[in-house]
Amino acid sequence: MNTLDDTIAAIATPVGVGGIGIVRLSGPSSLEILNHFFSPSSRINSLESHKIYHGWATLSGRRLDEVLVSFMAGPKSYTGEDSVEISCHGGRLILHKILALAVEAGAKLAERGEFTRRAFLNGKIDLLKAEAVLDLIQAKSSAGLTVAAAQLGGSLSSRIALLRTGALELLTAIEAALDFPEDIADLGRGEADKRIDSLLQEIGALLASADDGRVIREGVRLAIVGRPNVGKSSLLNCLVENDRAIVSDLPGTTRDTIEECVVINGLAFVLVDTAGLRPAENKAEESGIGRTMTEIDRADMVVFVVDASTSLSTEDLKGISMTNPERAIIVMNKIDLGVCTDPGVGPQGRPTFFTSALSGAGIKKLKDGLVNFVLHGKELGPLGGGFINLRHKECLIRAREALARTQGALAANEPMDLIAIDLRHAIIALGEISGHQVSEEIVDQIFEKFCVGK
Ligand SMILES: Nc1nc2c(ncn2[C@@H]2O[C@H](COP(=O)(O)OP(=O)(O)OP(=O)(O)O)[C@@H](O)[C@H]2O)c(=O)[nH]1
Ligand SMILES: [Mg+2]
Repeated sequence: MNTLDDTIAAIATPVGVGGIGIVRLSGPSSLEILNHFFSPSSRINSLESHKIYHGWATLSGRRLDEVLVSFMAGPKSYTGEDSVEISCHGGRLILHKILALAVEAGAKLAERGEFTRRAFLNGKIDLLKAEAVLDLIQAKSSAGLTVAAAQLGGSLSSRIALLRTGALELLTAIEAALDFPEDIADLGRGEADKRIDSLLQEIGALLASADDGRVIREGVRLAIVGRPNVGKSSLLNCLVENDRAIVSDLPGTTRDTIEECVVINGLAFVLVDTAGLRPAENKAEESGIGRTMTEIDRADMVVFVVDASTSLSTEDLKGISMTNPERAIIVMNKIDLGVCTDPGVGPQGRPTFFTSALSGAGIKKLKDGLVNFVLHGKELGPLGGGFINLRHKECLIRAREALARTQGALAANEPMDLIAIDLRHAIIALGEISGHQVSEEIVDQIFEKFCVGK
């Protein structure tokens, strides 16, 4: 494990051939290490911060590659430390040779996410922003990017900071009342209760966004379900614009679930094609149908496909009733063969779309409908409000519980010092989200997900 006294080095660009490649250094000896192997093309005494210099990376006086070098003196750098970036030609071998030169001159190889970890340890960013960096790199859709960029800009940090400050101010007031009991009237129990109410309200709003956040980051898991032969696999192929799933006129073609990722109107979806629902005739079918049932439960959203050209069967209706009305829509497929059901009202009052996976009719409308359904009609633009992830959710739930206990203690007229204990727990939980008070283990878990060089 490197310490902050070490100067770390890594290749920051993807390994492989590219236009340019970047080796980066961070730590107190960055400049000294660079001077071991960089010979600038014009005579200079020393490198000035935030300027770019042209020259050569050399090994025992021999030129290895023509490079551009920049030096960022701390704290005005990504990590908050003295940092150097060496842009060379993007060959695998040349990048490794330059990295080896840096190591030879005293640099330590950086661990996963160590540059960003240093930015966190040096107070350049909080944990929420560090996590946003990862989300930004891994974004699968423009919605994911929008959310990550807003979080990196501090949208979530400021909401969490406001919550924590609110709880801290309350604690200070309670502690003052403890020290100077005669001033207890300064903060009535009713006032404390009111302040906790508003904290709880904001926590509730953040928690309500947890599912949306996950869906936007990771993609909406959408299961395509229905009786055999209604065109589920054809519909998946239509949505991904690719012949991914096998289609045939034999019912029972799809035996196992198939997953395919697609971005629709800027939102990522994981489409899951499933085995048709029907009484199983053998073991293979039985397990296929079992998996379909699991998918219905697991998916964020279910598209229940029926054949529009025939009247709805009791099996269709039974299948539809198995799905959660808040998470399922109905697609009447094969409209090119005629529509047998009243197009005005969907079965059981569910949102209904009419398509032909064969001609492509209605697919655009279905795509818009899917996105609308997930975003509840909201636009992608204002998604910047901040969406929490699973780690934040767990901390917020703990904070909420501690605040509820605080309120309970207030109502029960417990002594102020007992009330303060619960409130402190809430503050600790909130501090974990931003990284004000966080264990090394959690920090390790977060940065483990990064790549080397970030
Ligand atoms: N006319 C017409 N035929 C369609 C349409 N969609 C699918 N089909 C045909 O219906 C048959 C079944 O399509 P699949 O996509 O394999 O149906 P499935 O629901 O996946 O069937 P299983 O996997 O067996 O449950 C194929 O012959 C398709 O070409 C449509 O919109 N119109
Ligand atoms: Mg199929």
